Amino acid sequence: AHHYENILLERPADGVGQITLNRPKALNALSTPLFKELNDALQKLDEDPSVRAILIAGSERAFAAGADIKEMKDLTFSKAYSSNFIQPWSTTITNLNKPTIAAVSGYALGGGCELAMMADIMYCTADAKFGQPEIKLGVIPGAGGSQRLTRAVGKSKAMEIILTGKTFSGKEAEIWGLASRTFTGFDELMKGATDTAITIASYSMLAIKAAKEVVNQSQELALSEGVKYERRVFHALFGSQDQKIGMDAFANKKTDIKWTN
Ligand code: CO8
Repeated sequence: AHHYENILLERPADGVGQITLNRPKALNALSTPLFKELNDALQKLDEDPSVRAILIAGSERAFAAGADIKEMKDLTFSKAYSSNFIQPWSTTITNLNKPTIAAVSGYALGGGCELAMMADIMYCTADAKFGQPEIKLGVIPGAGGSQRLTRAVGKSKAMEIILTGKTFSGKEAEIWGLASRTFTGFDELMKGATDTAITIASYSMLAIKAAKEVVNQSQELALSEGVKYERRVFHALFGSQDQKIGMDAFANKKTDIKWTN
């Protein structure tokens, strides 16, 4: 067992690893110690063969109310620049091979919203409070918010959200395509996220990782390049045992599939 002070590491179901942000007194504000622990736990779950899908959750009141403002307030340009401030926070999570699901309830502001957007799938409660309020602090989003939000909801909405600093609801996040599903309450959210993780965990990890990789490439590549990339990875899967197992099971009407990966 690992000793963490700012997060909890749990196993809500077979094959599912869950990280819960746990700084309740600061509404899960994302401090350097919290991010170090989060990255350490994410890396361990990604490497653990008994884990096939990763949940990232907060509390009912707050997923995360942003980067820790008290920690940031005395930061200087030269310190921020020379330490490449924030860059190490997002490299681990966005480079995992296994799928991640963010379960958002309550506040997901600033870095909290950005962290949720780094996950592969985002679920939230209908009344979750999202926003990029950095403008009110005299700064701008710094962990990919201006890029990921704009790709997800389009330029006009992203501009409005970032320039006004106003919050938007989980329901809106779902309608705009930022979140894929909303739930009425925290327990329903966690059950829904766990059920989806269990479904994902039931498939070939090789195929799951390949699927995640090609969808992520769609955010980086032009369409014709992305389609070609997908086709090459698709071809590669015919070199896997799991392709034989999966298609043989269909052809022979087998229901109990044992994947090799
Ligand atoms: N940083 C530090 N402490 C915080 C933060 C935060 N972001 N948010 C809340 N807290 C603390 C409060 O200071 C308070 O502590 P204390 O009890 O010691 O005074 C405690 O949490 C509870 O908060 P409130 O009393 O304010 O609770 P309310 O219910 O009245 O208000 C709000 C809740 C509306 C969420 C309010 O706390 C708030 O506005 N928080 C700040 C939101 C914000 O501006 N977030 C953006 C931060 S900037 C940022 O994220 C830059 C992104 C950089 C990249 C990050 C990498 C992933």
